[in-house]
Amino acid sequence: MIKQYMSAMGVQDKQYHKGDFKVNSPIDGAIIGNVTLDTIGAADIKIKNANAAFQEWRMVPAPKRGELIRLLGEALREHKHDLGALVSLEVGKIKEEGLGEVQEMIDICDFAVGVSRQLYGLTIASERPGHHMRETWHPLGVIGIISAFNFPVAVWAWNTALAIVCGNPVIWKPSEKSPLVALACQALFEKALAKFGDAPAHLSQVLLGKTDIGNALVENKDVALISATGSTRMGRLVGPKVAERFGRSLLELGGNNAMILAPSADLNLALRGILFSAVGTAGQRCTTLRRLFIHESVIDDILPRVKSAYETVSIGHPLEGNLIGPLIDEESFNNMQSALKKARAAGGKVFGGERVLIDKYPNAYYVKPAIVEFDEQNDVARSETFAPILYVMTYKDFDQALAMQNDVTQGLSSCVFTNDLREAELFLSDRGSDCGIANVNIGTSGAEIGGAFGGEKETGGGRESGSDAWKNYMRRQTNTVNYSTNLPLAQGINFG
Ligand code: UN1
Repeated sequence: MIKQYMSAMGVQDKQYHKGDFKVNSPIDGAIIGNVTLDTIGAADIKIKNANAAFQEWRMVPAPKRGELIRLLGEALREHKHDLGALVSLEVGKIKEEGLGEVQEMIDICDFAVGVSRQLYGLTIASERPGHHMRETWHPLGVIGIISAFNFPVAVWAWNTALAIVCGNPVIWKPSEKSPLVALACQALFEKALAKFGDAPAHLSQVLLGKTDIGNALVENKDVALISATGSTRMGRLVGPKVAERFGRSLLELGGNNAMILAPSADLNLALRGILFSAVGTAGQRCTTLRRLFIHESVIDDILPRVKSAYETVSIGHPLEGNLIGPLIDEESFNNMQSALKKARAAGGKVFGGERVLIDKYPNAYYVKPAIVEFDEQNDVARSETFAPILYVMTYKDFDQALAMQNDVTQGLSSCVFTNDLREAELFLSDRGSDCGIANVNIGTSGAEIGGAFGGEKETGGGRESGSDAWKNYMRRQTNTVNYSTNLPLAQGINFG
């Protein structure tokens, strides 16, 4: 199956069969590829080559650069099913979500094509006669992308589509758990390049490897921006290293996303919102719903319904019509079990969470999604476990719920389900949710690409994809031009 998708997209057999690094499918543990990891030396050469590409690409007019991304979007449309299926096979996403992820790539390509004609700066009133000021945006340099297994292709596309239209080459270090989709994206990029014609070599490159290879990108002063998605632990290593060399970083780190479910909420909507956000992608989205604060007056109406939905949701092979696929690997399963153990020790009432389909898939990790009821928020609920565990707590008044929702170190996504305008607006106000994403009557996950994506506090502060995220990939310049015959000084200074 893999071969059919890979060759349709233009990846040759030898690219993923000759190496000595094994790639396992989380579906059944089978080896689906053997790739060759890059060496540090190879990484340095790739960075040099990218810099050579930068010298040329930055001079190509931005709308023309947009044409390359338009072609990438076309290639993605043509191969949506191939790439979506490959995402399912390599990281275990269900079919709909694999396809959704590729659609997210197509969407950002379309967005970036538009942006390529809108890299707007400002004109600024000068205080001096015969002068004008403006602010202009210029390409930044080589963009290093470090991505996680859970959105193994969309995050590359968010960065690549914008970086390329902004005049920069990219080098991508995908998760070592998902090298095959990276090879496929690179092949699709090359298809777009072939149609585009005259572009410098090495505009987009892939670096396969583990932390040492990520470090080669992070520590190299010729990489202008490191855009890194992953755990807060990873961000804590990457951020200071990039800062030390005065590079730029764009960090998308951990989340601990919450929903406040108010008494006036439409419970049918809320139920669907909870389900998609909490168990979608087997709880392995950075936007996954992890904490649920239910008003004490509605908990008995809603929680039994959530539990019965949890009981009936189908778990199994992601390409066979199920709603929950496998966890990525054994380590992830162990982390989930140890979080549940801590939850029990902290007095939590645990529902679900056990491993299933062991006989059918002895080398894969399928789990029932878990619900943990706590009397109050504690450190177990405050830490992120990248698995389907939903911590449920009750609240009495809205301010208390808001305080609990904000009382975590992470700040990615949040939502309220309410039909009370005051609560909704308060949630979105200056003293409301402290997250980068705050929604009303929509779950925490499944954001569109048009908005800026990212979060505050230990989530890292970065914003990717829509809105003005393109500015991450450019340097800003302030220009003052004197068209008079005098040289007046700012601030009215008279210098002799
Ligand atoms: C991620 O989990 O790293 O909002 C990204 C969402 C998706 C992106 C998630 N559009 O859930």
